[in-house]
Amino acid sequence: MDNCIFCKIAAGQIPATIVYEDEDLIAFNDIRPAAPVHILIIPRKHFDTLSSVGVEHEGLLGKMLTLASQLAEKAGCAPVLQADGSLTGGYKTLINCGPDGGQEVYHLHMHVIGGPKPWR
Ligand code: DGP
Repeated sequence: MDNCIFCKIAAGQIPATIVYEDEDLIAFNDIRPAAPVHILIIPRKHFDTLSSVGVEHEGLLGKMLTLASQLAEKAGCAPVLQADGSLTGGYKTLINCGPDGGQEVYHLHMHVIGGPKPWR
């Protein structure tokens, strides 16, 4: 889509630190990281918001979540089971939707935010 910054990143027209790409998805580091690990996962296909996605794309949404887990693991922030049974590490996924949801860039994207605390 014209004038969409994330479409331009997907097309290689704007630089980004790309950590994963395939025929459907691209993942790159957020330019304004909120934590030591802050990755954005986007579909190559342009959707303005999460609410623009229909049931026919539920496979794509599932793929985004699965990739979030894989990238968190690769980035070293997946939860780790300790010998005493407790968990350390971890991350969160986030999709902001619309102005009241805090969305700034109108190309569907999932944040993967984690790493050693403190972070917001
Ligand atoms: P959201 O509020 O969910 O729309 O978050 C948009 C995120 O996109 C925000 O954390 C900053 C990031 N961002 C905006 N412009 C760029 C850019 O040109 N490159 C990269 N890598 N990230 C960007």
